[in-house]
Amino acid sequence: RILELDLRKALANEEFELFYQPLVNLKSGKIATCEALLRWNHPVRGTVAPVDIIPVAEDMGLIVDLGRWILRRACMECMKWPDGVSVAVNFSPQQFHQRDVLSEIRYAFEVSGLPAHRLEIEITESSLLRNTQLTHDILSQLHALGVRISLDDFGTGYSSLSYLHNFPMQKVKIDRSFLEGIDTDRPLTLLRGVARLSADLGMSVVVEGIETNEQLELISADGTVAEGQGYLFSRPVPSVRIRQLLNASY
Ligand code: G
Ligand code: G
Ligand code: NA
Ligand code: MN
Repeated sequence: RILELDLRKALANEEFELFYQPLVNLKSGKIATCEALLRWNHPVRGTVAPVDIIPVAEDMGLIVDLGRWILRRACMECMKWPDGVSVAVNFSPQQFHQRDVLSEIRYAFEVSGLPAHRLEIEITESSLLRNTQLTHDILSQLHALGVRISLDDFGTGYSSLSYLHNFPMQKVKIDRSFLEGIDTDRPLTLLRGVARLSADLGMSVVVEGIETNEQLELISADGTVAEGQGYLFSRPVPSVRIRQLLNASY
């Protein structure tokens, strides 16, 4: 595939870029975290989205190198933000289960100077499916280091509720599909239930995909949801723009 060859060159040619999307604290209205989202400025194809990059990079075994670049870049970028703001980095299962994942992360802190408590690692349920004991150990060690683990896209895929209490994770991001239609015809019951359950298990709850003020009001009503993310607040934006948003927020 042409894309594969291009992808190998892209890392060397610095064609990748990170965009950032805010997660907003619903009580204070301030940006609490910014999620790093990969973009590829392809010389011919233009902007390539992560759905077209990550699976190919995984097949090629390039995801570890690419993931290392993403993590370091995101940590360095976060150092330019106000102290209270964290950065969230998506880890694919292969990256999460690489042999030296902890050294990888410690090294990113070393080269960037970022304190561990300002990093959130977003994993999906697919990272929890294999080797339960080992996965548990990695999560515990990351937690001990001060890193927060965030379970992304919760409610899609296998969505075992038991994951929420079997694994040490601090945050859950409820998938945006739960939000579809709640300001028109769908009852809030399911979203509220999942949010309440997650909060009762001691996790900080994020709702993704907030696009309207009606949705924001509905999910803010009972105080269970700590943070929101979605186009209503901001689309993913380049690093220069996220700094402007942060300066306006702080
Ligand atoms: O930004 P966008 O909506 O196109 O992202 C689509 C998907 O790609 C999301 O599920 C997101 O988690 C994933 N993704 C974006 N950036 C990264 C990244 O840096 N690493 C990994 N592993 N996945 C990413
Ligand atoms: O899987 P993950 O949650 O990391 O995916 C993040 C993706 O979701 C980003 O690519 C981003 O573009 C997209 N996204 C973020 N906010 C919204 C939103 O409010 N509506 C929709 N439709 N997509 C969103
Ligand atoms: Na994510
Ligand atoms: Mn998500």
